[in-house]
This record gives sequence, C-alpha cells and structure tokens, in this order.
Amino acid sequence: MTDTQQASPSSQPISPELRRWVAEQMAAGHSNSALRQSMRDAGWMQDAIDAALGPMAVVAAAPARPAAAAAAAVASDEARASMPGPMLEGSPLYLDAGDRQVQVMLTMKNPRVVVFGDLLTGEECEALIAGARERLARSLTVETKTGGEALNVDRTSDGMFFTRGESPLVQRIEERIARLLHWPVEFGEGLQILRYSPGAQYRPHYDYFDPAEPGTPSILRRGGQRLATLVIYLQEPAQGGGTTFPDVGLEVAPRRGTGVFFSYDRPDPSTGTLHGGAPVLAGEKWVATKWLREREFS
Ligand code: PD2
Ligand code: ZN
Repeated sequence: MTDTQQASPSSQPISPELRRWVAEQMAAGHSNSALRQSMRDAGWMQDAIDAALGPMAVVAAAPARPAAAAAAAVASDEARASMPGPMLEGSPLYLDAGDRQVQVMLTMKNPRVVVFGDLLTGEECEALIAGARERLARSLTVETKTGGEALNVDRTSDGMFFTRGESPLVQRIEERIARLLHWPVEFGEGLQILRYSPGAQYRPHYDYFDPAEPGTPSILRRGGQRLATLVIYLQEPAQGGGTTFPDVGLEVAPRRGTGVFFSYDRPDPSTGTLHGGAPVLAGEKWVATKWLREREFS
C-alpha cells in the first residue's frame, strides 16, 4: 500500500495520519482486531480497514510477537521482551515474506544471526543501485559524541539513504522486510545504500548507539535504540567484502539477493554483535542496510 494508493475507488483514502495512528495504537499494545473494531466504530469501510491494517495485521497477529513498541519503555540495559526477527520455530526452510518465499540459509542463536537467501531479485538489486548511484556521497556515520553525523575513517564506502516509502520499489521491499521480521515498516529507518570500491571496508563496530556517549539521547528521540540490522547484498564483488562477526568467527559471503540479519536486545558488547564489512579485494560491492528501531522512526 502506498500513501497515495486507495483501497478502491469507492473507499476512503488511507492517509499518512491514519497509518501513523495505526502504528501508535499497535505500539500501545492494541490488538489488530481491536483496531479493526475502532475503525469500524469510526465509520471506516471494510476495504479501507483491510488496506490500513494489511501489513500490520501480519505483524500484530504473529504469535509471540506482541505489539512492537509496547516494550519500548523497557530500560535499555534490560533484555527486551519483543524483538524484530523471523519466526524460526519448527526450523522452516522457507519463510513467507508476503510477496515472496525467502530461504533460510543459516541461523545462529548467540549472537542472533540469520542469513536469508532470495530476499531480493536480481532486478530489484539492479533497480536499487540505479536509483542510488547518482545520489552517493562519502559515507557518514551517526556520531554519538555529538548527535550529529561525521566522516568516519573506519568506513570507506560511499552511501545514501532512500526515504522510507519513497518509491513503489522501496515500499515493496520495506513491506517484505516488515513481514519477514515481524516489525512495522514505521519502526524502520530509511534504506541505506552503500558502495564499496576495491580497498573499501567497514571496520568492526556495533550498530546500536552507545548509551555512554553524550550525543546518544538526542539520537534516541527519533525512534529509540536500534534493535536489529538487515544487510542485503545488491552486487557481488569479485573477491572479498564478506560481512564478518569477529566474536564468533563468522563471515557471510556477499551473494546478490542474500541478506544477513542480526539483532541486539541491549546496547552492549555482550550481545556478540560486533561486525564489519571486510575489505573488497576486487570488483565493487553494493549493499542495502535496514536498521530497525524500538519505536516509530520519523
Ligand atoms: O556492508 C557490510 O557488509 C556491512 C558490514 C557492517 C554493513 C554494515 N555493517 C552496516 O551497514 O552497518
Ligand atoms: Zn554495521
């Protein structure tokens, strides 16, 4: 569903305000059926209700995944009750991501790492690269010392961000990710695209914001902590460029269309989620990164 798309010509339009209301109600812990009833009571027609609660319905209905940000108030140094992530009970080989069956290639419990195959098609990878290419700039990282952004010598890639839902392609991929990871689209940052030329790398780091740094509180005002990362490979380098997890000696090969997901239930090295992008030895590597937050990211 796009912001401008309507469920049918006779239906009421689904405005950004309504989508925000749905996200807020879910964050407050209201069930999908309660939201449907509220919309009915307020005079919404069934097709509009289905449109507004479609992707969200999956998120809310997923067992053992309570409304996402109900747990957002959990102190950041405690393990969280509700986390983004795929449903892996029963060791499925494939997962339903709405418009696509995604392969489960590898799972690790500690740290929580999951590698997905066939997450994006080759055409989708190409289209993301084409849309990003003209907008690339030397990558900045969020500076927890100041709350701003700065050039980082540890990261020698070029990058850009797509705004959430900025094109039908971006929106489709975001909805697929939300469905796969049982986390609302609204709680995700915009997709970041990175290009690594030969020699470029991203030295090992954590993706959460360090609570000890003075700039962190202002960063957290935009949606709380990061809880999870999904790095999707859009173009394979000829050699090198794997995503490494030094604490556990894991390296994920950057195969096009594959994604590596990892989550961290507290902003602490004990999560074991130290990770990096190994130097590209030959060719060019392109990735898309989606970070998932505790609350709606605006
Ligand atoms: O490109 C990668 O492999 C990579 C590695 C570590 C990306 C990120 N971190 C990131 O985008 O945070
Ligand atoms: Zn990272």
